[in-house]
Amino acid sequence: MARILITGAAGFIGSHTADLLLQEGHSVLGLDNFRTGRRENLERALRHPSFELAQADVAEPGRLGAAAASFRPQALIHLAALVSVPESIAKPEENERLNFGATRLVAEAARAHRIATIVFASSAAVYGGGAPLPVSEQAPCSPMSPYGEAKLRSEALLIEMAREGGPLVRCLRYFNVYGPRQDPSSAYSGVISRFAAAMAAGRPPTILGDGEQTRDFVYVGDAARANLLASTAPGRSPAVMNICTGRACSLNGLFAAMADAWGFRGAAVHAAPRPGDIRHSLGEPGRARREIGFTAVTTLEEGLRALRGPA
Ligand code: UD2
Repeated sequence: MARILITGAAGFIGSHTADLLLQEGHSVLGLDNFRTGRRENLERALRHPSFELAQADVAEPGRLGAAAASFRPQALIHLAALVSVPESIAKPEENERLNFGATRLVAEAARAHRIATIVFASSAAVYGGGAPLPVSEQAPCSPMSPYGEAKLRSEALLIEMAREGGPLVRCLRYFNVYGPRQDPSSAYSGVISRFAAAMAAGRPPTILGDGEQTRDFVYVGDAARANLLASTAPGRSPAVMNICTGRACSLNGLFAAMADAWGFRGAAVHAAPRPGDIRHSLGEPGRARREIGFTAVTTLEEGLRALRGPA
């Protein structure tokens, strides 16, 4: 069993990852500055004897190093980030500090404290919109936002460190992750969380554009398992890998599936497409299977049912 440090542990993906690692018998130290993370997300983890939580901003020099010095983790899963693409456009300095500066501090802490494995939360945003589908990791990257750009530079920094004899590095390019605890409150929250909140309140969800755009939706339980495998599976070479299902769903298809699951009888409202929206996003999942034995097993129907909760 391993000691694993999670940055951004109180966030949506971080809290599910903490729950799974604890369930599998690992010891977890979670760090979070609670900028967007929420203590309620860790309700279950906080009851577990092998979980510790510390309030700390990992982008502040010294904080991560101090935590690593006392906890001595074998693996570090770096999920703390500014997660909104539009927010990265509105606040480029904050994006740089939280999405690139923090990664540099992760790399320094990994070297100084001899952490064996670093898992980095990257994103499909590194590809931009032009790659042929399904997009594989060899596709050229041309990110269209400061967010995607900082994620790509972070990958490069960590992989260079690994090649210089540093820790094993695995960069996970998440596609559209959804599930319980995703915060629906911002206009830029994930579409499934927004549709779910609208339907639960009896309001029609808004489809931006004609609804024929497609996404590769990954259930958060699968994303958490990808983090577990990436932080514990043996290996030597650094790798970037897509965390996706390899299946595309249109927004119109998503609306129909959710209306069915939520028992929502109304129609959706249509509004203008979001500027800069990618038309189609679909990942090729083979490399994560080969590298760490990961396959997304939750179908969209199952994931939506888990999100809706007991009928
Ligand atoms: C996702 C990630 C983002 C980045 C990007 C990479 C989320 C929340 N965001 O952005 O971090 O990795 O992928 O490509 O996972 N939409 C509606 N109605 C709404 C909200 C959204 O129709 O109320 C549409 C939106 O215009 C888009 C689709 O739903 O076509 C998905 O939007 P999103 O914000 O959930 O995620 P995306 O793919 O822009």
